[in-house]
Amino acid sequence: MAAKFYRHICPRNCYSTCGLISMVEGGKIKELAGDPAHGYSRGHLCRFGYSYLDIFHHPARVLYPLRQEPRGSGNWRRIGWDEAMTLIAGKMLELKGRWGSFLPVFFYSNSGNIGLLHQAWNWLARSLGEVTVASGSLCWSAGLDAMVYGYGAHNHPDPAAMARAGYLLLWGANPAWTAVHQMEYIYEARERGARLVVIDPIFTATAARADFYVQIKPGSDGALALGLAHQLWQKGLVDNYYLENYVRGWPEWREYLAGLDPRELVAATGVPLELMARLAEEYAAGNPAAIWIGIGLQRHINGGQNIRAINALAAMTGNLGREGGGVYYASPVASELFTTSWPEWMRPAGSERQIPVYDLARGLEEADSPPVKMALLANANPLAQNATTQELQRALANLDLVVLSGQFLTETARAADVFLPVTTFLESWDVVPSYWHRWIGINEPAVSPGGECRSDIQVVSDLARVLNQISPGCCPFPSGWTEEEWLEQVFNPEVYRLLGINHYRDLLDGPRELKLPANPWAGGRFATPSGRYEIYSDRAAAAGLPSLPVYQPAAAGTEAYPYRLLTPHTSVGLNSQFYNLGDVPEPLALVNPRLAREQGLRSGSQARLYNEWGEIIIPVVISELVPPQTILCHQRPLPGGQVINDLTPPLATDMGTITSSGPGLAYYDTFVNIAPVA
Ligand SMILES: Nc1nc2c(c(=O)[nH]1)N[C@H]1C(S)=C(S)[C@@H](COP(=O)(O)OP(=O)(O)OC[C@H]3O[C@@H](n4cnc5c(=O)[nH]c(N)nc54)[C@H](O)[C@@H]3O)O[C@H]1N2
Ligand SMILES: Nc1nc2c(c(=O)[nH]1)N[C@H]1C(S)=C(S)[C@@H](COP(=O)(O)OP(=O)(O)OC[C@H]3O[C@@H](n4cnc5c(=O)[nH]c(N)nc54)[C@H](O)[C@@H]3O)O[C@H]1N2
Ligand SMILES: [Mo]
Repeated sequence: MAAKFYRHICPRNCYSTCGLISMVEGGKIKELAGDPAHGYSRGHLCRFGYSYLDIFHHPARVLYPLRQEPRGSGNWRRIGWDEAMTLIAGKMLELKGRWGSFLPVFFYSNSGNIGLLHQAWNWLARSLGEVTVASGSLCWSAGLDAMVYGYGAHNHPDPAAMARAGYLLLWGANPAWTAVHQMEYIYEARERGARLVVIDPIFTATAARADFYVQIKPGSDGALALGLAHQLWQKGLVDNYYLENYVRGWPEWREYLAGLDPRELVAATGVPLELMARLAEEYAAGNPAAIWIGIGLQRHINGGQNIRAINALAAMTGNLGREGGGVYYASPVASELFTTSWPEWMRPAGSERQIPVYDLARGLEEADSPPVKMALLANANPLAQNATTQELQRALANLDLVVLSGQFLTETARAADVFLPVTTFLESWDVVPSYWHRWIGINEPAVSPGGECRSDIQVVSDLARVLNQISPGCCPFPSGWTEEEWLEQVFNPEVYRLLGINHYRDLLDGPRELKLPANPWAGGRFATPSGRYEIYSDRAAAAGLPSLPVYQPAAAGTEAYPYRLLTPHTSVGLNSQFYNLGDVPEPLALVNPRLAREQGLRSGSQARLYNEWGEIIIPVVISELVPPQTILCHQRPLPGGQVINDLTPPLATDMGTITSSGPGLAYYDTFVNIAPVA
């Protein structure tokens, strides 16, 4: 039988959003490879991309709807879709009957799959109007807002242009682990002579590949940026023409810089003055100079403000609009090209009740008149990924019904009554815009769904059907559309024009690039109220923030919990996914030799990490890769079902309200104590 080939796009929450091709013979996927027609990922995959067939065929993958009785017992039994849907719809309508609206129903769909058709749960919530949802994002809120204050929009240059940077500062980003495809563009820049500098509290895999590494105290990046800005101003290394014509707030900023005491910035950052001077000089000379601000950098109570200060450096040196230069962060600009044309019922209704994502536990518990009684969880593993997981577990346990959809029985499945099995990208249609690059491809199903799996959009459509069956007219969500009809709905003429195609089916011939300017800020035009890059922002002031990116101190520990716990992303999993593949190294806590001496810790021995929210037991390794006073333990599953976010307090980032309707979570401002386990 002749082999058939199908195109896919990886839907994981990741920078690269790669193209894949599957080869199918006799109704079975025989091989999966990178799609060479994808202009960003260029035919290469990462370890997860190459392992998808193992996920697809994984023995633990759930293929039928399940019910757990009692909740938390692990006693799951197979049920039919009809039974599951009747149970869920029946409960939703019972709650509506009792409380007068769907407000007791909490909808939470996160980033387990970022394809547009996986927004299905959000669309259902929006179409119902009065429901409870989460505000803010676990991921990137503060940084997005910070970008908006400066540029007027959260846009950034084409990451492929990074290959043409003359000087490259990777500031709080670890692409050697979290964005492996971008490393190819970085290597290209280096081959052309670019100098690569990494600023991170941890000596990361990316730092190991750099020309120069700067170790910084966590949360003090704003202070370092101020130190560099002070040097640029003092040494006359600024681009006066650019500042006068394209930047708002230079006189105020200059005045603020003049009043700074560099010694205080040295103390705050741990970066010596000579090093600040050298960095400022190199940055000003790098033509063009690019800064990549990692998403990790903003998971702090002052993360947004720190990003505003870093952005000011690019404005001061005229790098913003230069080809290959400027500031890279991440941007929902590609997905927004789709969403702007969506009808009202696919967008937030304004009548929903919001509880903050950084403190779901309290939000669920304190919601009142009416209380929250039921949760529909999709694309999410909150009992591993959100803050105060112990509290959250208790809050979920108080609900009448908890429904989780996914592919595996995760940490969160313990708290669920019903599990709905969903397809993988190899079994359903989708389109997955990237938050990093501009390539768009269509995902087509290669095989029919395994077991009784359904895609999220099919599950939601069916739930709408059953809701209307029980209570005619209660749910405006369309229930009869196929996945392909949904694709018709999410695409629009502007997206087609920018892709140079007539229909989404044209993408079956290969992914296309959105024809957007390589650098959105070329020509010095910005989307701010003044039309200039705004170091001084009235909009920030109106939101109760400083109008300038002035110094905001980093979070500090207490006597009881003196050590900062950093929990960044790893190379061996993607958030909570892929740990079921085997061959995953043991989790470890890395501590600096000084801290180990202080606390009597030996490499290889077990230690107890604890604070007011929880405790975990984990082996420690003494390592110079981490600074004193800091413990490094990557976000990932721990032995015995322990969860690192048991230790994470519900701390908000400083920004997020404009772009994400609420702040993010300051994961990296977690403080703990540590002791050897006797
Ligand atoms: N300590 C600490 N915690 C963190 C972070 C950190 O740096 N440190 N980072 C945070 C960040 S940046 C993020 S983005 C969040 C991510 O938080 P989440 O989005 O909650 O976590 P994921 O592990 O990406 O995916 C959640 C679940 O989606 C399921 N899933 C996969 N595909 C599908 C699908 O097609 N349909 C459905 N219904 N489910 C599917 C998977 O089985 C998985 O269990 O974690 C945050 N948590
Ligand atoms: N392999 C893999 N790839 C992924 C993910 C994954 O889990 N695994 N997750 C995806 C997702 S959801 C996201 S959001 C991105 C995240 O991608 P990144 O932003 O690269 O990842 P993080 O690990 O959150 O943080 C990057 C670095 O910031 C550093 N950092 C922490 N605090 C500070 C600080 O105060 N100052 C400075 N200068 N540095 C600091 C950390 O030490 C870390 O090395 O990656 C995506 N790609
Ligand atoms: Mo993220």
